[in-house]
Amino acid sequence: MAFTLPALPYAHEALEPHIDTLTMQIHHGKHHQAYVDNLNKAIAGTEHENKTLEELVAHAGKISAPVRNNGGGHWNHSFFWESLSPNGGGHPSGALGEAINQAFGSFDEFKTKFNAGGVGRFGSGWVWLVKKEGKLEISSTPNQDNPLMDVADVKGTPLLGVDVWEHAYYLKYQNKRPDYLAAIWNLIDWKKVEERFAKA
Ligand code: MN3
Repeated sequence: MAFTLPALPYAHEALEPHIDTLTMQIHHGKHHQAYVDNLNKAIAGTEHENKTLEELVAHAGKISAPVRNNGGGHWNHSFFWESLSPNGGGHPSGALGEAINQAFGSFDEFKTKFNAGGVGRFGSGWVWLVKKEGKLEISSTPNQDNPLMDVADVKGTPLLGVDVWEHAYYLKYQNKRPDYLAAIWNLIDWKKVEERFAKA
């Protein structure tokens, strides 16, 4: 029961000009594929072979580094692609919009804090909007860790995650991670994030 690369929910070029076609081709087709392949190799013939991705991720601190890193990589990227849309952008409405205003003051303040979380992540990692014990928090994780992991500083239900590895932006934005983070707001699929919030 090997894991497989999920298809992108849009074309590689659909997120232009904010994320360029070549970045999407390499990011999905090479990086994400490699996490899937290396995860399958790491669990083959082990007690982890028949576990779900969620089970593996939840016990990341107790399993081998290859399973933690590649399982996290597979989960995070699958979640990330679903968080973006060529018709994204704007701002959240309804209960999520209100919760963001309540937690962060305003949508603009939320974006500022989220971007600071992404810029502040030294090296490679992710920045997250998390629902934890009914409250919204921004957190960041190193490498391919995520808020579902037992090892996370802020454990909770991820609502939105943005990849801040250089491979996510370097071809178009080079060293300018803040420019990439500024552009990503044009792509966030708030309907999807609102769905996650409602279920969390
Ligand atoms: Mn990535």
